[in-house]
Amino acid sequence: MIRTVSTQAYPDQKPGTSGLRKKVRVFQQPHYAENFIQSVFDAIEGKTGATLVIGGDGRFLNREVIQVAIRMAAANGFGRVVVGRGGILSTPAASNMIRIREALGGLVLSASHNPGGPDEDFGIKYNIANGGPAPEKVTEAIYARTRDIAEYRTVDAPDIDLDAPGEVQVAGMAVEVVDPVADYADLMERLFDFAAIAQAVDGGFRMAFDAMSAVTGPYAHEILERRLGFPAGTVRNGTPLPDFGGHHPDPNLVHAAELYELMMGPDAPDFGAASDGDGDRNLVIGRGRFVTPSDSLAMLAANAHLAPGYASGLKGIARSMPTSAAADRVAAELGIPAYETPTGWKFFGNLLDAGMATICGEESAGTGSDHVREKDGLWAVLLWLNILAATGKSVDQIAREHWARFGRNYYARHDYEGVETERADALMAALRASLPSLPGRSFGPLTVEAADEFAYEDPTDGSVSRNQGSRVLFRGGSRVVFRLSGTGTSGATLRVYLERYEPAGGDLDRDTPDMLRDITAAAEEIAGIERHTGRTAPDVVT
Ligand code: VG1
Ligand code: CO
Repeated sequence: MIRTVSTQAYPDQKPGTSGLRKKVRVFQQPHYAENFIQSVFDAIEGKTGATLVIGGDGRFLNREVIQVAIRMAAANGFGRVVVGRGGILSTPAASNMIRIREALGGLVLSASHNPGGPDEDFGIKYNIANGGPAPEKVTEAIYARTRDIAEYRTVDAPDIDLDAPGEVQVAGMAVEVVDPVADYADLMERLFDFAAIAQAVDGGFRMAFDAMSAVTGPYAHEILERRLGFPAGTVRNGTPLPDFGGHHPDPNLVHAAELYELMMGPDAPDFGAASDGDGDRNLVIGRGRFVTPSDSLAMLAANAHLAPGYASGLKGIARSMPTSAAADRVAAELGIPAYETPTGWKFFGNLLDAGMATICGEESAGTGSDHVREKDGLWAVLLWLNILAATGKSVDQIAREHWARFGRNYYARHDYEGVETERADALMAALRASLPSLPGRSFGPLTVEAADEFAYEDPTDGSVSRNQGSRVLFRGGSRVVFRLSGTGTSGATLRVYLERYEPAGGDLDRDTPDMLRDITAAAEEIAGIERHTGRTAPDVVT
């Protein structure tokens, strides 16, 4: 019954920041998805009789790859597959499902915030038993296997009905089609004070949630409208579409511009939020007040004790290196450790497992906690709602009070997309070579204090990750960070992260571009962005 199929290795299946992401057309090459899935299965132990969770963000190719993966799981000895109805599981819900079903791991099918459709992007990520993205040693083993794979295993079995809840058999393996929302919504209800939020809603508190035609629609309808009582229509673009309606499901000020306009306009509700393709990111905007993701992390950490799930306090706060240092100041005040990790959620898993950190975040609109092992968009939205309900304050008030207490880290990220790979590599190489000569040099009013290539030693297992971004630190706590994206599917994306610290009592409510002008000019001078890329301005500013 098990069939072994010969195949040829593809050279380009190296997982990036968050799994393997390629154009749909690349995935449609013969055996392309099969090769990668078999390489995952070959790289992991303990499959016999084990449970595997499968789900995705509903994008183009989601259902087809799920059927392929189910047959291959059966041929590779798994005892059970748990799959979300309709092939749907948001990334945090998949993480939760892996944990509560004590699965060996899970396949999360998504290219997150990248657009979907026949000419757009698809992705496959493997998550381990703790529910989190596979750490580097596992992704390296998967990649090594993709380089020499010669065959994969599958069974001859028809597609299962992904829309019919219940259990069926595929070549002797149980396949369970489960409600993708219920367990996740129950978890949220345990962490947050739903009664207090519902009471605020009764009292007229209103919000707008933009699901961007991506996976959070069903979750937001259930949690916000059904369980918390927000009026119908609170959730916008709430039906997951295979092409996300032709949009980038990326919750930032460029791609969620409509929500931003609403929140800055005269008819703004109290609170606005959006999530991304796979539901792990969040955008938070108060009436008339945008909160940067780095600030949101700091503000959530400072107020988390107001939510029942965090009432006993936090053990530590972790942030990715390019994320602003705002959260570090909160950690210092709370007297708990602050950790700085490379970009990507896989680096938080060990800290969370070891009980060293409770809340984690990234500047790219990712925030989460030890409740799962992924960043979690709706979780962040609900923690904000809990804090607003508990304090009766507005987002603007929370933000101003936070800055008055801790100072403000003005922050922006400039993305240069679709740069020729050789040019981007040349820029980074020249920059790296220049780092040792930078300390002591001045750029306008800024003087470099230190410059290095970020490396991380995991405090739990001693593993070291090098070349995680070039940072230039200026006197006074400002800095610029440069790195290349590891999630794109064509050319290179240069990310330039700009940060300026303004202490309490200083200029706390100014325009971010103004405050970052000197650092932006210094970044150009240091890296020669125009000289290397021919670009005079970034494509996206977040
Ligand atoms: C980007 C973000 C990073 C995030 C990653 C996955 O990676 O910068 O912070 O963890 O996407 O997020 P990169 O390598 O392109 O900078 V998601 O929502 O795509 O799973
Ligand atoms: Co995502």
